[in-house]
Amino acid sequence: MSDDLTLLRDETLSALTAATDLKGWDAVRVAALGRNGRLTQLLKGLGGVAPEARKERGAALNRLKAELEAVLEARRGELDAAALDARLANERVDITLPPRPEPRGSIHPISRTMEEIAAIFGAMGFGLAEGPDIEDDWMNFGALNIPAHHPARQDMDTFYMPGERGGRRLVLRTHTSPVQARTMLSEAPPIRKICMGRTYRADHDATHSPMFHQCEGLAIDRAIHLGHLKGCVVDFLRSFFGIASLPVRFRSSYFPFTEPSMEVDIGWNRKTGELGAGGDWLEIMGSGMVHPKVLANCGIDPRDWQGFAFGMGIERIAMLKLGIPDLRPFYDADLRWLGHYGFSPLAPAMLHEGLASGGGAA
Ligand code: 2NL
Repeated sequence: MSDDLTLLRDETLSALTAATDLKGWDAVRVAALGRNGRLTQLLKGLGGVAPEARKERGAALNRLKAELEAVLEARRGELDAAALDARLANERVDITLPPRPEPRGSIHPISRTMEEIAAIFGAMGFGLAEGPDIEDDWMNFGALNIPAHHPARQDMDTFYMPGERGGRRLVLRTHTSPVQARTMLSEAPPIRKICMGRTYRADHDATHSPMFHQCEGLAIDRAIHLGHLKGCVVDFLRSFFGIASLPVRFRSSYFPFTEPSMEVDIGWNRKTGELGAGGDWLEIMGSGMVHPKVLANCGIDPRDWQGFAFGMGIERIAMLKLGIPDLRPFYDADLRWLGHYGFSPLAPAMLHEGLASGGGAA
């Protein structure tokens, strides 16, 4: 074999050994045997070879061509097999692995309780409202007709924050009422809204946490009256506690933001702690007709509109419903407590069984 063919052969063979995938393999094939490949060019150039040398040169080129084709074919087989091996190793399924373990997390009783509240009031036509935890003192107090020297405003009870917004002091909201004030300021009546979330008071003992959760409801319309308030609250409480005959009592009270104002009590047995019967009363929430000054503060004309509002502590109603005796572990992230009082994330949601089983018997 002439020197140029030996060189072409050796170079092609070593390039082929170096090619580790199909792309590299194809580049070697094209460089030697493609339309403009080195061997193809040599075959095309046969016509220019002296006639006495042409036969032998042609035979040598064809032998080399056949050899390279065979070697390429063999290398292609090797690379295909290697690619298949790699894919099989990569996609292997270990059928001896154990099945997926049960999820270990659980839904916190506060979260679950908020979902139940949202479902019950949602079925009555109330939507959900949200607002910031950091408020200014006008939204948290002034809009709600809480006077400048009211004890609730003192540093003793309220977490004031450094700085101000528009000349107003910043506070951690002490109730969810400012969310409802924002709702009235940003939406035209009629309004039916529930808000739930974190609230903050400078109070820390066995039955008070500096951070706790509240739920408030607000309904504004042209002719809303106390009967509507009582109907919604009684239906909610009977549905939430799952007791169709739960006694509910409205007791005259005072809040700066409602007039008239009423505390709401439910029937229970003080000795056994059981809800429903027993002749004793347990205070569970506050309520009333929205004060005309609060409506006006929030941009709603009290000559055309009126409404009711109510508020309750979420920890408190969760503890009563679920039989949780102590407030403090709510915030401890203790996996044993969460395993005991938490809810399965995969359990079917029976979020308002009371209504479903005829709890609306009021
Ligand atoms: C309680 C009592 C209450 C309200 C909250 C409210 C909100 C607006 C206007 C008027 Cl924007 N009232 N909220 C009304 C009565 C009672 O909460 O014991 N909460 C834990």
